[in-house]
Amino acid sequence: MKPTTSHWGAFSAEVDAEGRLRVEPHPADPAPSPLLGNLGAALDHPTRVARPAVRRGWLENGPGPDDRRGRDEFVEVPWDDVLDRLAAELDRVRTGHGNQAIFGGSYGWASAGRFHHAQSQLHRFLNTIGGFTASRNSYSNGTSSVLLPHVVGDTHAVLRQASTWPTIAEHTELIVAFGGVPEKNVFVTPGGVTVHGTPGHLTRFGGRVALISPLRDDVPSTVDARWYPIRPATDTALMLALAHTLVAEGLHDRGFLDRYCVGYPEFERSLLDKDPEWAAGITGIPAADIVALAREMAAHRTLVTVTWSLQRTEFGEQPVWAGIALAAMLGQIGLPGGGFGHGYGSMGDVGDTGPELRIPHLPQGVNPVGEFIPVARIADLLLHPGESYDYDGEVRRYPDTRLVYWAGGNPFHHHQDLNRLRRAFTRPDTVVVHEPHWTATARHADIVLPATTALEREDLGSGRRDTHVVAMHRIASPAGEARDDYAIFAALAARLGVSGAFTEGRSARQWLEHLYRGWRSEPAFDEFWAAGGLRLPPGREHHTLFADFRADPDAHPLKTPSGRIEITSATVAGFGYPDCPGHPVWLAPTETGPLRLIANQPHTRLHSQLDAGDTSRAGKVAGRERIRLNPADAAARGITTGDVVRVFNNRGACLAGAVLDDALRPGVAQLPTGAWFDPVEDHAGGPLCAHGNPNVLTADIPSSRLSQGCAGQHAAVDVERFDGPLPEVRALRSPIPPQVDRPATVPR
Ligand SMILES: Nc1nc2c(c(=O)[nH]1)N[C@H]1C(S)=C(S)[C@@H](COP(=O)(O)OP(=O)(O)OC[C@H]3O[C@@H](n4cnc5c(=O)[nH]c(N)nc54)[C@H](O)[C@@H]3O)O[C@H]1N2
Ligand SMILES: Nc1nc2c(c(=O)[nH]1)N[C@H]1C(S)=C(S)[C@@H](COP(=O)(O)OP(=O)(O)OC[C@H]3O[C@@H](n4cnc5c(=O)[nH]c(N)nc54)[C@H](O)[C@@H]3O)O[C@H]1N2
Ligand SMILES: [Mo]
Repeated sequence: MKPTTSHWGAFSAEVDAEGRLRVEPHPADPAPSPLLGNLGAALDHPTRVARPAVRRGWLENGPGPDDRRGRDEFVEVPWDDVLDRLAAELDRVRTGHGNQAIFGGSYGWASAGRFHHAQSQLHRFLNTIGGFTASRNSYSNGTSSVLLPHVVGDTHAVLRQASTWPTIAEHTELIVAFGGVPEKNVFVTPGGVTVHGTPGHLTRFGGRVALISPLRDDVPSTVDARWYPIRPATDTALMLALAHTLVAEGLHDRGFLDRYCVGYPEFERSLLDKDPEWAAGITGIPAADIVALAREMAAHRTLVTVTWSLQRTEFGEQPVWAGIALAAMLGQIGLPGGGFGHGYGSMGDVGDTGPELRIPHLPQGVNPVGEFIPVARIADLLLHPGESYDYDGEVRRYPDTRLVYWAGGNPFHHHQDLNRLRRAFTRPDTVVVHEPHWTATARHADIVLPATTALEREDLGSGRRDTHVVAMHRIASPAGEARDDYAIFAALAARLGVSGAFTEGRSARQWLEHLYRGWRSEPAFDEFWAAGGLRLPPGREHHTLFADFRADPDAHPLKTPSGRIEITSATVAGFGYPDCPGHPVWLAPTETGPLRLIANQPHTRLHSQLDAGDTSRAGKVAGRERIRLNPADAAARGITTGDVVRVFNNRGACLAGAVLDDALRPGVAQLPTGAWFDPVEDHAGGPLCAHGNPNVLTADIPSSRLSQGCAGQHAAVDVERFDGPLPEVRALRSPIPPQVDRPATVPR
C-alpha cells in the first residue's frame, strides 16, 4: 500500500493481483469519505481515454467553426503527430489572431496534487507562449466574491477566518442555517484533507439549529434541529421579515449598528412593509414562526449562516447581503460563535481548525494578456464576441475566441443550459481537452489528449487547513498511452521553442524536490518521501478579523470605503443595477414553473468526477441519476419510486430515476449535479439527456450584473412519467469502437 490523497481525503492504495484497486483510508482519519468508493473507476474503466484522439471533421477539414462537435466520430492519432498538429494550430492562432484569441480559463477541480494541478500547468504553459484570455472567480462562490468586498471589505475574512467548529460548540446557542449545514458536502476540501474533523464537529453540535431549507436532510439527523421548509429562492424575504420583527420589537442592537455599520437607516426604512405576514405569503413559513424565530435569535448567541448554494442563484447577492444585515442587527458580529458565517456545510475547511499554511505550488508566471471573463460567462464569450456586458461597475467586451483549451475541468458538467453550451462550442476554430476520461467535454472537443490521474504519478498533496502534506506515491502505471499534463505541455513547449522557459530543465520528480526544498529544509525530501508525508504543527484558533474590528473599528477598519460594514453601499448603488441595488432587497425569481428543481452537489461523488465509480452508480435509479420528489407531487403525476421520469422545461429535458421522499417540501424536486451529460441526438420530443444531468434545465443567466456569478442551483421544471422506449446510457462507455488489439470492454 502506498500513500496518496484526493479532494475527499487521504488514503493508501495498491493494485491487487486481479488488477483491482484496494483502498484504505489514512489511519489518522476519523471520518473517511464515502467517495473513496469511486476510485476503482479511475484505474482502467472503459471511459478512460486510451490514446490521443482527433475529431474526424477537424482532421479532414482543418480548424473552423463546426456544428458537428459533440456528434462527430474520433480517430486515434499517434502522440507525435497530434502534438505536431496542435503546436502548429496554437502558433497559427497566436500569430494570426493574437493570444487573447486563446481561451485558457479552464475552470474546474482537476485532482489533488500541487505540482500536477492541471490548470496551473496549462496557465504556466500558455503564459510562456504569450498568454491567454483567463476566467475570474469560481462557480462555487463567484457571486459572494464580488459582493463581499463592497460589504465587508474582503472575501477572505468571511470564508477563511470564520469561527471554528470548536468555538461554535463552546459559544453558539443557535445556528440559523439558511441552506442548512449539509454533512454530505463537508468531506470535501480542495487539494485534500487528511483528518476529516468537520463531519464530527457538525454531528456533535449540541446547540439548536433552525434549519431553513426546502430539504429536511440538509442537517445531520443527530442535531437538534427545527425545520422551516422554505420555498426555494425566497430566503431574502424571510430575512427581511426577521429584520422587520427585530425593529418592531426593539430587539435590534442600535449601538452596534451606529458604531460598526453604515447605511442602516436606509435599509430600515425599506423594511417598513416587510412584515411577517408579507413574508409568509412568499416563503411558505407561517408568520408566527417568523416572529418566534426573530425573538429567539435576539435572546441567544446566534450564528446566522448562509450556504454558498444560496448565492448560486438569480439575485444571489441578496440572501448573503441580507444575512449580514440581519447578523449586524443582532449585534454579535465579532463575538465568538456569533455573527455571520458563509459556507459552513458547503466545504470542509470552513470552520476547520487545521493550520493555515501556504504549501508549495507551481509558479504560473505572468499572463501578458489582460483579458478575462467572469467564469460563468463562457457560453456568452463564444456566442457573442465583441459584445459588451456589465461587471462590478465596469462595462467590458468579450474578446473573439478562436481556440478553447481545457485541462482539469468539465464545462459540460458545470455550466448551465447545456444545449446552449453545445451551440457555443460550435463557434471556435479548435477545442482542445486533456482528460483522463471521455467526459462530455472531451466528446465536444477536436483534440482529446489522454491525461494520467493522480494515482498514476507522483506529487505533493495538501489542502487548505490540511493537517498533513502527503507524499503522493504512484499507485498504478498510466492507463493506455496517457501522459501527465506536464509531459504534454513540455512536449508542446519544445515544439514552440519555449522548452527551457516551461520546464526550467526539470523532470516532474525534480520539480517536486525543487518545490519541497523551496518550502522547507527539514525533514529532507527523501525522508519526507519515504515517510509518506509529514504532519503539520497543529493550528491555533485563527485570528478573526471581525474580533479586532469589534474591539476597535478605528484601529482595525474593514477594507470597505467607509471602513465599516456597508449595509448600504454607495458604490454598489452608484452602479445603478436594478438586479443589485445599494442595499439588500427582495427580488422574486423571474422564472416560475410547476416545480422548483434544486440542482445541488451530489452526495455520491465530487461533481462529475468518477461518475462511473461504485458509490456513484449505487446511488442511481434505473441507471439514471436519482431525482427526489415529494409524494404529493409524485401522486399528482402518477409517479412512484423506481419510475423513470422525464424532467423538462423549455430549454431541454433529461431522464431521471424517481424516489419519493417527504424530506422535500411540496413543489420542490431535487436532482443533484454530476451525471455525465448523455444527449440523445434524434429524440422526437426535442433535446434529451438520457442520464439525468440537471444542467440541461438550468438557465444560463448570471446572478446579477454586479457579479455575473453562476446561477445554476435552481430551475423551473415539470416532471412526467416516461413510458417511451428507454434510450440506453452511453456516457459511461467509450466513444471509440473496440479494436482487435484491445479487449472489448463493457460498463460494469
Ligand atoms: N446546476 C448546477 N451546476 C453547478 C453547480 C450547482 O450547484 N448547480 N455547482 C458548480 C460548482 S460549485 C462547481 S465547483 C462546478 C464543478 O465543475 P468542475 O470542477 O468542472 O467539475 P469536475 O467534475 O470536478 O471536473 C473536473 C474534471 O477534471 C478531470 N481531471 C481530474 N484530474 C485531472 C488531471 O490530472 N488532468 C486533467 N487534464 N484532468 C483531470 C476530471 O476527470 C473531471 O472531468 O460545477 C458547478 N455547476
Ligand atoms: N459530496 C460532495 N461534496 C461537495 C461537492 C460535491 O460535488 N460532492 N462539491 C464541493 C463544492 S465545489 C462546493 S462549491 C460546495 C457547494 O456547497 P453548497 O453550494 O452549499 O452545496 P449544495 O449541496 O449545492 O447546496 C446546499 C444546500 O442548499 C439548499 N438550498 C438550495 N436552494 C436553496 C434555497 O433557495 N434556500 C435554502 N434555504 N436552501 C437552499 C439545498 O437543499 C442544498 O442541499 O460543496 C462541496 N462539497
Ligand atoms: Mo464549487
